[in-house]
Amino acid sequence: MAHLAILEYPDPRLRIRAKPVTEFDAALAQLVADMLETMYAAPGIGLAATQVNVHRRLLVADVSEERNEPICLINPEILTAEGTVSYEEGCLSVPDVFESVDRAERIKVRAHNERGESIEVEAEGLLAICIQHEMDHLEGKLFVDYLSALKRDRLKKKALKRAKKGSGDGESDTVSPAVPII
Ligand code: GNR
Ligand code: NI
Repeated sequence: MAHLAILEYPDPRLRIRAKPVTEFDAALAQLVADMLETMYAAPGIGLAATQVNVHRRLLVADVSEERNEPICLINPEILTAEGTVSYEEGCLSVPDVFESVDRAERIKVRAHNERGESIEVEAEGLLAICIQHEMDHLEGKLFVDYLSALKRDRLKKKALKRAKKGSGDGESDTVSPAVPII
């Protein structure tokens, strides 16, 4: 298992649209395990492959209190979406920023699990919000895109300053995924 480096806004690689997963093999299982480890360590409630510089359509999540209900969705598609909720979102790729975003309240998602089996998930509450946030990442979209241009501009300047100050290359102790990134 490995702890993967997480890309940070405004890294242009966060804007790449992910391609479908086509091989449900051991490398994919390893990537899922590494993404879960990275998400739990961060700590976060979800993680999209895009954030670890793998431009394939998969995400992991765990919104349970005990952090023992991992979910992995591969090639997810929203079948139905109902209602609207507003929630203060954060993102591991946009550290220290929390802003309200509107999302669908309930969703039904079709996806594959890591064995390649077709699954359907009905989600509401935080899990529904998280899945929509992660599916946006797979489209190269970030929650800050829903904010006003003024707010986003301010965040971008702050993030650029911070990246210059730090070493820039993320945390030590992280590795890059051992899979082709696009
Ligand atoms: O850890 C996370 N918390 C969170 C809170 C509100 C809405 C969405 C999220 S997802 C985020 C982890 C992350 O950045 N996933 O892409
Ligand atoms: Ni995020």
